[in-house]
Amino acid sequence: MDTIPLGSTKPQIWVLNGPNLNRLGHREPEIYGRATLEDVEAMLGKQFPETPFHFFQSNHEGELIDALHEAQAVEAAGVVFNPGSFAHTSIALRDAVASISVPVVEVHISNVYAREDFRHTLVIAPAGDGVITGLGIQGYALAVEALLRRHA
Ligand code: DHK
Repeated sequence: MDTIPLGSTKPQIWVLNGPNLNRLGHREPEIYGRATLEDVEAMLGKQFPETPFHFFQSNHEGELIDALHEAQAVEAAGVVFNPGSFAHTSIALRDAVASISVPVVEVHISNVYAREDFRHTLVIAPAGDGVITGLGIQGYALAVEALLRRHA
């Protein structure tokens, strides 16, 4: 879903979601909750009615890399990025985040530090500007707020 109005000059916030987040609301609801990705996008639209959002989800690393580069190309005000499990493994996504000057806030719905050991390592996060983990889907809204304040 892409909700950027044509000709918009307002700062765009890009919300990128990685693998399996298209299953949000259905996958392991005891961990990720019952809200779907569409619910998250609708929530952000409601909480930030003045903000043009670009929403993108992919299960493919290369597509997420391309999206980060595109966020730079359009001079987005910020990127909210839930890389899913790539957060723990993808040096390519870390390099993509490091390659752009658009601020990136990484979001995890669950508290990765309260879960399996392999989730305690975040390889992309050091290249970004901040991490929110464990606050449920509100983490996305808090990340947007931080990016808008930073841009103001
Ligand atoms: C989402 C995933 O898909 C997991 O692989 C991460 C993250 C945690 C989340 O909490 O949003 O480990």
